Amino acid sequence: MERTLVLVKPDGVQRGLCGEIIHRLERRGLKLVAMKLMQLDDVTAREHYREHVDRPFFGGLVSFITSGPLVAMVWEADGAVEIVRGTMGTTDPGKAAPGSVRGDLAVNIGRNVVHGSDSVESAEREIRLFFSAEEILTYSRDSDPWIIEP
Ligand code: DAT
Ligand code: MG
Repeated sequence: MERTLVLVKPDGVQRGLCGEIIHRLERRGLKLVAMKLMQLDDVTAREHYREHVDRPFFGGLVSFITSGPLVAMVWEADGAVEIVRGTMGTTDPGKAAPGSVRGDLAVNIGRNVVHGSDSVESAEREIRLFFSAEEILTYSRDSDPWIIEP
């Protein structure tokens, strides 16, 4: 089953939006298989955002993502990466569709509340960075036949 990494970034934690974001992903039907509250160190943050190392916003992004606790999660579904990207909305909240997390809960690109992996390859890399294999659980959900046609 496809997996993706979701972060409620430090702005989301400070604003009390963890429950709201988890609630939206649960209601969508994705399955939560790992979750923890943690504060990123500089090295992990730079590794997580390594594709952006040459961008002018990189320093600000790293200091923001390390500035306080975040909630890291792994969510599972067929097509989880695309489904979460859609539920999150586009990177710039000013352009994000109403109904998406960023379109409903944010106004600024540097405080866009949530992270979701952008491809299956990124998801695999990012999940390995945040979680050990033992922290990702396998379990059955009684609601599955009501969410996914068997
Ligand atoms: P996303 O988080 O939608 O995958 P991204 O990977 O392009 O977006 O960028 C990572 C984060 O960096 C993004 O969530 C917010 C920040 N960021 C991106 N572009 C930015 C910009 N032009 N100015 C300031 N911050 C930016
Ligand atoms: Mg990205």
